[in-house]
This record gives sequence, structure tokens and C-alpha cells, in this order.
Amino acid sequence: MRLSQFFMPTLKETPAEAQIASHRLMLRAGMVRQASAGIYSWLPLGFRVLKKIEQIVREEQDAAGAQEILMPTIQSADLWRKSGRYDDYGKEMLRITDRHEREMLFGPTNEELITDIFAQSVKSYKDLPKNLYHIQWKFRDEVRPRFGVMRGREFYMKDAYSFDIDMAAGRVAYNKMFVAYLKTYARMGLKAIPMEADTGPIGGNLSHEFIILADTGESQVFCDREILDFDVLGSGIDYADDVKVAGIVDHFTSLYARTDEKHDAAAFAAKVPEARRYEGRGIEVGHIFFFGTKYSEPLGAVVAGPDGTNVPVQMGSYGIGVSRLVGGIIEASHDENGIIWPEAVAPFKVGLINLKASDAKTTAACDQIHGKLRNAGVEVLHDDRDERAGQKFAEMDLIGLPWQLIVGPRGLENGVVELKNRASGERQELSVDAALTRLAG
Ligand code: 5CA
Repeated sequence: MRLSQFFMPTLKETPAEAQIASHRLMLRAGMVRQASAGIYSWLPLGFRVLKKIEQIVREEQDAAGAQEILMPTIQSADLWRKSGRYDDYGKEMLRITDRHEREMLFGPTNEELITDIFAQSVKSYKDLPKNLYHIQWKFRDEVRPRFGVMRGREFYMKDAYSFDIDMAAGRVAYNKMFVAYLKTYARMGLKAIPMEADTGPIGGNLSHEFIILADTGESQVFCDREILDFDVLGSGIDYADDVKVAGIVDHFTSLYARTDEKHDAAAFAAKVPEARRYEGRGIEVGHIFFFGTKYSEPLGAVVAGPDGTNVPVQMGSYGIGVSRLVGGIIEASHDENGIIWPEAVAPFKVGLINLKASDAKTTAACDQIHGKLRNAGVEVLHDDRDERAGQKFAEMDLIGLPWQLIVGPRGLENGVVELKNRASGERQELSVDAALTRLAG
């Protein structure tokens, strides 16, 4: 993609309304624009990151055995009356009346709708287990939307729903999602800490929040460093191996991890040796719940068990804040110059900087490098504009692509280009071919 043609309306000034780094940087890098309070439009750079995160979430849900569907954003009030949540949800629910005076709502979550779909179609334990998920916009009329996409009113969420014949099977489903979450966040370059949590309006008595570490996070976290040291990606997780999956869950849940609300300094000191005590800040990016028959009973999701009697199914729900993660990752990974994208979610892998667009030789070399990278399947943003080098460097640092490939007339005379790693700041001069080999690897 040529930057001269790319729609990336960067801002030089720091927007006054943005209180935290990710909000400031997302506005300055031209990733999003506010449409109204807590509601955002996603511009190309932001949209590419959102889709990368969504795809990692999708791949890990699929790998864990969940099946993707798509439910609507607008729901009928009827099902929510059956579960009792139409009144409970209060002002946080955006209520809409259609032209026939029917009461509708913009879904804040989908337990009712998915349970109804299940109830209409599944009648026997033989069709279990099932786990269905979708990735869809939600609306919650938060009292105080703030911090940009981190606490929006409209936000993008992955929500999965598991259906099982009994509690033991339900726990297996919960464990699979627990481990899938650890892996999902690790793939995005994040350290996620699962913590026992309250269930709030979703309900149930078993629940974990997943908190990623970021110095600017909303919650204070206290945990055993063993949680942070566990190598999830290297552990060779096989989702079909229920025993191994349960073992990983047990390992995490047996170690101390609390947010400030539940932290107990005396217990922390008693349970975790000093060298292993970790204190920091974090952001909630996922929340999983097991709530048994809370929705299956009122909505009639019953199946015939092996002995022929009907039982309500055991359910859980599993949320990941996909749009919140865009801000969360920036909070976890930035410096004074801008964003530092982990490679897996970066909008482009390489920023190709033409230091002298008015020079025909340099421009020809950049065009050739651009073509070769594209042919090798490398996503590249080519700054082909006739602008000052200083401005190009500053913008490339701001948007945080993992690699910068800097091409200028002087280097080309000596047969070299410069490769800069955004995260470490390390720069290296090397031949064009060597640079291409490095980036295509
Ligand atoms: N039905 C359950 C699980 S599917 C549920 O809705 N859980 S939740 O309320 O905890 O939301 C799941 C995730 O969505 C949260 O962990 C958070 O990452 C994200 N989220 C919740 N509210 C917002 C919001 N206002 N803005 C951005 N992300 C949000």
C-alpha cells in the first residue's frame, strides 16, 4: 500500500479529550474517529488491526471446537422478558421501538437469543456437547464511556456459548475456553492473567476474568510470577486432551492472582514467596462464566438424557473484548514516540521509507523493493510521499509497524539500506537482498 494513497488522517496535536495513551495514539495515528460518545468509526489502519485480532480469536475458538455463527445486533424484548433480564438490565440496555410498536433492543450480549436457537433445534443429549460463538457489535449504554475504544458504548465482542448434558461436561467446556483464552492472548504477544471474578448481570457461580498487563491499566493486580512465566504456546496444547487441559487450568487457578478489590496482603505474603510476588496494573480483556441452567430453564432448552428424561442443559458463556484489545495492546506496548505493534496484530509488517522521493533512482529502488515484498506476501506500507525525512520517521514511529526499511540515495550508492526494529530501536545497514530475505522470513 502506498502511503500517498492510503487514508490515514494523522493528527500532529494531541487531542484534548483523550486521557490515556491508547486513546491519544489511536486518534493521532488516524485509526479511529469518534462518531458520538463511546461510538467510533474504524479507519483503514485501525480496521486492519481489529481484523487481525478478530482472526486470531476466531482461529483459537475454532481450534478449541467452537463453531462460528452470526446473530443479529437487534433483538426482540420477548426473550429477555422470559429470562427476567429485560428489567434487570436497566438503563444500560438501549431500547428501541419499531413501527409496529414492538419492543426491540440493541443486544448487550446474547445468552437469551442463543439459548432460544438451541432450544428450538436440539432435543437429545446425543447432539451434545455444542459450543457456538459469534463476533458481533454490542451496545451498552455505559454511564461514563471513556478511554476511547476501551470502554465504549458500541463495542466489538466475541461471545461463545457452551451447552452440555451435565456439570462435569460443562466444566470440560469451560476449561477448553479457559486454555483457548490463554493461547489467544499469548498469540497477540500479551501476558494474560486469569482471575476468579464476580459474575454481575451474566450470573452463575464460576467465572474468570482475563487481565493483560499494562502499566496504565485500570485495575491493580497481584499475582504469582509463575503465572507470567508459564509458556502457553510452548506447552503443546491439545484441546482434545481433557485431562491435560484440566491440568493447565488447575495450575493457573491454584496460583495466587487477584485484583485490588479482592487482594489480601496477608494471604499474598503467606502464599507466595517474596521473589515470586508480582504487582502491577492490568486491563480486563476477557471474561468467562459458567452459569448452569440460569437461561436454559426459563427458555426451555431441555434435552432428553440417556435415560429418556428431559433435563435443562448446562451452559457457560465466554466473552473477549475484540475492540477493547486494540486499545489494550497499545496500552501494553508503546513508548513516547508512538505505538509498538506486536507482529501478529500489526496493520502492516513493514514501513518502507523513501528518504528522497524527488530522486528518480531512490524512487525506482523503493518501487522495486515494494513489489518484491508484496510478491513475497509481506504486508508493506510504502511512504512514497515527497515529504521531509523527519516527518516520515516520526509518523512511522507513531503508527508503530514492527519494521522500518529506510532507503536513501547515499545508502544506495554504497549498495545498502537501513532496517530498523521499532521495538528495540536497533538499526542495521545491509544490502537490499539481505533486507528482503530478513523481512520475507
Ligand atoms: N455474555 C458474557 C460473556 S460472552 C459477557 O458479556 N461478558 S462481559 O460483560 O464481561 O463482556 C466480555 C468482554 O467484553 C469484557 O471482558 C471486555 O473485554 C469487553 N467489554 C465489556 N464491556 C465493554 C465496553 N463497554 N467497551 C469495550 N469492551 C467491553
